[in-house]
Amino acid sequence: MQQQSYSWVPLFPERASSFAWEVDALYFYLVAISVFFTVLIVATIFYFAIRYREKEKFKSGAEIHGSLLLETTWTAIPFVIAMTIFLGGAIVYYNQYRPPKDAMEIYVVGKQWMWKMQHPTGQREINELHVPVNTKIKLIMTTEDVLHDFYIPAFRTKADVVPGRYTTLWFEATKPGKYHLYCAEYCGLNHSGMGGWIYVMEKEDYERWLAGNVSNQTPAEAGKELFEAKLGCASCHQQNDQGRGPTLVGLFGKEVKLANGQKVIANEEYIRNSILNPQGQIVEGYQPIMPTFKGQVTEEQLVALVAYIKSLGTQPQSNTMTASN
Ligand code: HEC
Ligand SMILES: [Cu+2]
Repeated sequence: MQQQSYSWVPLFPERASSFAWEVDALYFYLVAISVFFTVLIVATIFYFAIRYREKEKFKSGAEIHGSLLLETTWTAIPFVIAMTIFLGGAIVYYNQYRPPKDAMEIYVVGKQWMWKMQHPTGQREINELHVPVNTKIKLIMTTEDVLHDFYIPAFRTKADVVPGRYTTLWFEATKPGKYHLYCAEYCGLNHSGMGGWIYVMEKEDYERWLAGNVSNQTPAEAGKELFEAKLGCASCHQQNDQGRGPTLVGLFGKEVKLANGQKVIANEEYIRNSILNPQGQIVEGYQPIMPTFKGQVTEEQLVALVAYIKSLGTQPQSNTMTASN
């Protein structure tokens, strides 16, 4: 099952995700264009150097005046080539950086020098991530210290993991196997050792793996405990709007009206900011009495709180994300 999968040319890692071929196609297209023009230009230089070499001392060449045909051609051809490169890049980017809504969500917290992952069912892993094949996976990532970058060459995807915010990355692995995971952002002394393995498993094997690993609490359960007991959020945020703070039921994905008239979508980032910097975005109709929890919660606890608030219900995002499907 977990065979080592290396490709025989070390330059080209295995192609193991649904969009790996798109990235490769674009790359080979760029290489082909570069090779074509390099050869053309070098060959022309040599040809002209020989063909128009000096045969007679002090002879000057015939004057050439403008040619509309020539100028149009050498404008149009590069334009078309540049546009195909732009379009190819835009399509690949669009596919890679718009996670599908039905993806399985895994939380990732980077730290000097390790990757901590948590499955929606609660299982935790360090520097290893087991995922089912042919399944859309979305990673919601942040870091406890400095900038890192989550990079899986075989999936042809990577994304910066930035302190103070969430970034996402998604993929659908297409081949069971064991693939390298790297940190692709220089992050200090042991940066080169900050990596691990992604294990892509058949769905039944993944289920078996999940069952065989202790799942402490799911992120949402851990968040509930923090919310109700440890951090006392529930003393202000209740199931209805009777509390001193707004109810958080059904908040995720909803449009929130702020006291300054702005409207924002309650996504992961917004919830995170509401906890760390409540004064930054005050909900309309409420007093700015929520204390900041900055310094009191770790990134993993924040992730748990976000997961809990998400589990309180979501609103359709159709009004804001019409272009995404
Ligand atoms: C002292 C009461 C109080 C406590 C404790 C409190 N909050 Fe709040 N919270 C508020 C108030 C009031 C608002 C609305 C005003 C604002 O945006 O700051 C709010 C806003 C929010 C929002 C934005 C809600 C929306 O509708 O957009 C979130 C999310 C939130 N709080 C989460 C939490 C979490 C998580 C905790 C615990 C870690 C917590 N709060 C603790 C009073 C509180
Ligand atoms: Cu790193």
